[in-house]
Amino acid sequence: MVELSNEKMVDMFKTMLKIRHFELRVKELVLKGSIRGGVHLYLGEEAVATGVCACLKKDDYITSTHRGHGHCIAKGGDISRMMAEILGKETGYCKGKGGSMHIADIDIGILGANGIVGGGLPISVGAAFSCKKRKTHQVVVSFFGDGASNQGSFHESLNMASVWKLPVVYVCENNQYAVSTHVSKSTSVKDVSIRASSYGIEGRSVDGNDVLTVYNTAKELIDIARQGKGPSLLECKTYRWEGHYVGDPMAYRCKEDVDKQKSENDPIVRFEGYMVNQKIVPASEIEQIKKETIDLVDKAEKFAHESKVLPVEKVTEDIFA
Ligand SMILES: Cc1ncc(C[n+]2csc(CCOP(=O)(O)OP(=O)(O)O)c2C)c(N)n1
Ligand SMILES: [Mg+2]
Repeated sequence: MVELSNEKMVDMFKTMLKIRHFELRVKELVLKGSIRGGVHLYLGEEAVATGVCACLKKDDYITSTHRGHGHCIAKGGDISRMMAEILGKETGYCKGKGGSMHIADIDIGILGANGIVGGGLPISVGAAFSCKKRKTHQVVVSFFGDGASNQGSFHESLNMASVWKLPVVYVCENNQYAVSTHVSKSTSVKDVSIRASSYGIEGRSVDGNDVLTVYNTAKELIDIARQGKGPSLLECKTYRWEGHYVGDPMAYRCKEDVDKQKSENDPIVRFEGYMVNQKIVPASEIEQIKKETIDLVDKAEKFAHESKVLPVEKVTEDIFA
């Protein structure tokens, strides 16, 4: 177990709350019709991005997925620019041209969300190869889903990363579903981490709704990668609270299962309970932190609403063919 300061734990709690309230606001905006394009929410999975990214340095890299808002926030992304991007405004990360699934911030190592399932995995191999060649001691974390672990790109990437002993940690967010297919119907193994053995690397499966367990395990694997001892695979078992996208009718699973996860296995409620019990932070301060988080999201939304749409003549700029 790594000793964590109270300050670090409170910071992690704030990150989880920021993800939660950002996502709730985005959901509201989609339902109001203010957002165009598909939006995939990270609600219920906050402990994974938070626990992993809390181990990273500013110049470490991450690759993300179509469900990438949480990764971006946990790596230090600016929620005002994120909100502006999702609302299609010129102050957004991609001037409003990319939307929810294409947010990137190279200055803080976010190599981009990705609408291609399994698309981030080969990118992480290239980035980690570059870190190794440049001898920078940077680490790459590649987030992907349980569905993506059945793609060829997953297997090719882990193989190459192992052969070249690259500094990359593969983080599988097993949220039980790939669109409407339960993991048990698509995946040949119970624990995705078992697949690490095919590539001669370390594999672990952990409770992805326990942020401290995620942090401790990720820290160990990231340290190994940073020391030049090669890649690893970390499976975080969690649960997707929402549909695959906002608007998904979710006919393939019952409401009771979702409600049970929300009431019994909320990663934020669990961490909050731990911190109050351990007297890391008083309950009164928790309420203040929650209020401040909602204020931050209000500001981000205001910034986005007040920003302009890119002039039409600039739409074809920054396009590379
Ligand atoms: C190469 C490719 N195949 C299929 C799709 C359609 N698609 C989008 S998300 C998704 C499921 C992904 O599931 P998982 O990897 O578990 O991620 P989650 O949505 O659960 O976070 C699929 C099949 C796609 N975008 N790209
Ligand atoms: Mg999934």
